[in-house]
Amino acid sequence: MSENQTTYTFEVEPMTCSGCTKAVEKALNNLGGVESINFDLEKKTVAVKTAKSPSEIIEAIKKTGKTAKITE
Ligand SMILES: [Cu+2]
Repeated sequence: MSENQTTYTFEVEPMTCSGCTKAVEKALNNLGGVESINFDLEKKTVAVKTAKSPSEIIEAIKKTGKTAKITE
């Protein structure tokens, strides 16, 4: 664990089923540097604890064909 890690929450679209979460999870694991990933299918969000920047996470999610934007 690193003290440089921050948890960011992203709205992801589409985010409707376990196939969606698996695709995003795989993309983030391929990116690396991700400590934890927590999905909320009702809110269509994913909380990512990482040392990466939010834009790096958004780019990785976009590679799955989804859109992502950071929430407060
Ligand atoms: Cu899906």
